[in-house]
Amino acid sequence: MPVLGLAHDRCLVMGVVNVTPDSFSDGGRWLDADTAVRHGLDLVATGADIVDVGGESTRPGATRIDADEELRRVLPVISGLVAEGAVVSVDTMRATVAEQALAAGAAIINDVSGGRADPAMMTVAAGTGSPIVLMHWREHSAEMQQHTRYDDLVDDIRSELLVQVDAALAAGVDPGRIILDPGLGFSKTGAQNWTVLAHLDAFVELGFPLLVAASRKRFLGELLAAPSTDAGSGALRPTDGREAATAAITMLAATAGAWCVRVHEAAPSADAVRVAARLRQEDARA
Ligand code: PMM
Repeated sequence: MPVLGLAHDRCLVMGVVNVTPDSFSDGGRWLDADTAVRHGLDLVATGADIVDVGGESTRPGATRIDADEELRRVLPVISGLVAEGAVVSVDTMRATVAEQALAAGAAIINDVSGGRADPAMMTVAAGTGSPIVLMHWREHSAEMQQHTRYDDLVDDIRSELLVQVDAALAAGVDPGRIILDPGLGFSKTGAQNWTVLAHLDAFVELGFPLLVAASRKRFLGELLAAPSTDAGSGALRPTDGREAATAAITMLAATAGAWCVRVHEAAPSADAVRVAARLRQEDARA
């Protein structure tokens, strides 16, 4: 079922605008609302179907900001982008922020906690009829990397996601408005992220649109690190050098049937989803 009436003949591209001082990739670059809006519009001009606006960093170890500060950061950016015709999602774990963002014109809630951080989130999604991204999540960023034990990684993530789906349904969220995300990097080690990526079909099989957000994450920096020397292990590849690998994962995700990829730079992924869609057409004919 199409979410938001957006095209479904290819994987969508969600461009990221983090209005934060401390996000790992673009922290501090779009803190001023006008700059953030301009950046969001650039993402649209270069191929983003959706612009994801977040005001709270979720990088490993990050501490939380309060709701007022989060609202102060995201609301003017959302209004500015919506006024220019962009489709906007709000990246928040707070029901009150989601509610006000939707009132300002946002069209999707992107909750990295999948409704676990603030149970009122499900009520907001149900009451407004907004599509909601439920990401696999175990703990807040300050502690999440102490929660990386799984019996069977893929099975455990799937069943934990389905618990989040059940909570959404119990609150009255329309199943056609639920999007799932395996949560790369959230309570997952680098190696576990690769296992998830190798099994995206197991998440697509759950029957909900799937969002995949690998863009520029640390596990790509580790993969592409400088060679180790006798003096120690090589330096991580810096975030802006992870773009080609991000586009490669976009290709992989789109081929596996993902609904959307969340990326910091739109153009390479916008091309990659078109390549994947064209190849899927051939597969369908064969
Ligand atoms: N990752 C980040 C932020 N928001 N949202 C979803 N749905 N999935 C993710 O994996 C995700 C997210 C952290 O990355 P960032 O600091 O680049 O925004």
